[in-house]
Amino acid sequence: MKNPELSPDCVLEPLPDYREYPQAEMVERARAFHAELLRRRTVRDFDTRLVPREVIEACLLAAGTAPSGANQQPWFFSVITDPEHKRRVREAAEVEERSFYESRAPQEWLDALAPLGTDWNKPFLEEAPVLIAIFAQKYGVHPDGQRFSHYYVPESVGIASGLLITALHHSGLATLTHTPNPMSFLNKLCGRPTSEKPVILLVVGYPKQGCQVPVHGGIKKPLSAIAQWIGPEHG
Ligand code: IYR
Repeated sequence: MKNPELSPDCVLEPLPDYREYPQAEMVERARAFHAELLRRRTVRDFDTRLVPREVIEACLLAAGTAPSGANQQPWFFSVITDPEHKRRVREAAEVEERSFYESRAPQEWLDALAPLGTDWNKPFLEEAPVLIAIFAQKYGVHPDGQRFSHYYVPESVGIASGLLITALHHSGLATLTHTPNPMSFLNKLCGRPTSEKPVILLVVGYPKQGCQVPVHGGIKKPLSAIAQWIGPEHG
């Protein structure tokens, strides 16, 4: 029954397609999903082979199912496959990264990155077949140009980005979450308005044959370090 105090703007429908699983199956599904995500590693060496556009489109639609503040879906994805655009992205990113690694980054930050072996050189920006620039829409813009507020934008875009990375991994593609700093050059390169802030440049493709990854990235904190239990086991 609808609460009579709800706004007339709130139209309800029966929860569609919910599935409850028997407990043993629930445990099995949760563990199998953890195992599948454990196989995900951030990759920095990509094969130049092209990936099917339908896969990327389905993964973007999966990302777009993310919960968001007031369901405003304040994200936009620019998919870059054109070699000339990729070259320009690499050029602009390397200018920023070079100054980051050679002068701007404090020693403490460089020390934290050392186990990952990153540097200012970003050949993967040209080698990988797909770059996805993820933009956060700081505010909405009506067709007449009038602005309206968006809520919980970083949280919403962060959740959608997580779903995108998960969907791509599930499809058999590797990703690198690249964060050139600053990355406002992406607005110009992708023709996006100033109402949008680029937050992640996701590099997507197949891992290069013989690809190696830093051991450091595969070490995940144990449950006891990332969670606590308040209350009985079966709450
Ligand atoms: N943006 C730089 C530096 C960098 C920063 C962090 I925190 C990382 O986890 C990895 C890299 C770069 O992309 O190289």
